[in-house]
Amino acid sequence: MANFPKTPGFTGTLRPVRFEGDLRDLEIEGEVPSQLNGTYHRVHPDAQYAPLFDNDQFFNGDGMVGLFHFRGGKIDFKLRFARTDKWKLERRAERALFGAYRNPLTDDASVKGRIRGTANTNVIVHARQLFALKEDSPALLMDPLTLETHGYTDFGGKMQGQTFCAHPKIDPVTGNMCAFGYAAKGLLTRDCHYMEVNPAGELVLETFFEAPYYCMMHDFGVTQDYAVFHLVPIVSSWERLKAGLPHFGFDTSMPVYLGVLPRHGDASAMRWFKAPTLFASHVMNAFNDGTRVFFDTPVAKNNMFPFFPDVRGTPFNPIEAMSFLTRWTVDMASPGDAFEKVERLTDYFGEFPRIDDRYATQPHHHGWLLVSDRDQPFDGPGGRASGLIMNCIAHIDFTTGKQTTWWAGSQTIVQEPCFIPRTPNAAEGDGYLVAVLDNVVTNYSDLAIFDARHIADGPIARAKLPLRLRPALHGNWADASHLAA
Ligand code: V55
Ligand code: FE
Repeated sequence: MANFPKTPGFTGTLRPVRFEGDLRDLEIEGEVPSQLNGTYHRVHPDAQYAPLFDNDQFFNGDGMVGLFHFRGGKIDFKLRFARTDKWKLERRAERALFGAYRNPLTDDASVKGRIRGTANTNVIVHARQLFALKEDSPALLMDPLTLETHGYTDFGGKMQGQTFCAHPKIDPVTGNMCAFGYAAKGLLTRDCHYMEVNPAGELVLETFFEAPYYCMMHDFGVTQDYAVFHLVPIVSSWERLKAGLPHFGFDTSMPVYLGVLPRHGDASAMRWFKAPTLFASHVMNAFNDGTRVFFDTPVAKNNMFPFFPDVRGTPFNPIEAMSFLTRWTVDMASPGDAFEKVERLTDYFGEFPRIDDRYATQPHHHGWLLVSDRDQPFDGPGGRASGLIMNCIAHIDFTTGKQTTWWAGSQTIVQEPCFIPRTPNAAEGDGYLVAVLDNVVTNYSDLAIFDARHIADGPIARAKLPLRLRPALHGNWADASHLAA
């Protein structure tokens, strides 16, 4: 019997879904642009079995992949668990065997040494494979259209590191997938590796470097010439794991570092710039002009993860947890280790930044992000993982400075958006933005489609699901030309 904890983490808006299925030809309100031919994949954490611990946290759920397949104005939908090694072992045992988030000391003895990954953080097509990703493990490969799981890859024995991040970038110039891994030589190690996977799916580069301290390295930036790593003191230790504390805690006494690694050079040329403590997780984009490196990320004064509490017990501060898109500039030619410039780009309280990914690694002129507008009413129940209610989508035109938002209404939470070009060669930002909208009162989710440069007008179409999805992390669009052989 699936006895989930009667806690906020598993009830209300976080009630498990666990449903796998297929729907041909979703009900559509409005009109889906008929030239869109491709896939939008997104993933949410969803425990297959009741967790071993009642206080199990959102990031520990098994990856449930959702696929919206667009063809000639119609959309087919599919939901499948990523069949990780963990998922298969637990399915065989018909119960949870893996314990707390990133703490193997809490696992059933029968799974000691097995890959703990959940593939629950991001899904992205590269080399005609769907990469289903969790930053503590190698990449899991799935079929982009059937969502059948192929299994973990070490790129034919080439990858020496043990982990593959959940936020790879595709360099539109080379077509390479640029990725990294932290804890690359084992749990809690300071070892990291930077990798590039070419359009044929071959690992063509792997460079190791050591981070100044172990921490959650959730995202990074890639420019044409550099890979850029922000270290924020979301830290851990064997002491924490032995004490049964959450894997991560926030340590305000530690500095922030920005590590800049020449992409095609060796790790000895890497530089670490330093700044006082703050919090930053996702990266909108990065680019460089000669030795000057620009890195755009939502920045908060303090911890944004209440479930990874302050290591000294300082209470979570929701005001200091508000993040604002910020540009950091560092210069590889500068003599010191200080940031050259820190500049706030918007006063929206937002996270989950996206761009037109055809401009990844290069200067971008359009950006979108989720915004939490606290002045708007909310009629839904509580129970969000982060405590945050993302109720708006914002568009920023960085050329004109114009910023616009769309509010989803008092019953709806917005999942991370994704940009789709109108046609493969359309101008930057000319296209559509898709986002899953969860109505937490009626308990249905829609995939909403916006004109990306006119989001304030609201969706031009909604594909309607007969269920509500769980809150998700990340997803990506792939044009049909990237799917078929
Ligand atoms: C995040 C999400 C994770 C994770 C680490 O911010 C960081 C995101 C869904 O899992 O393991
Ligand atoms: Fe993320």
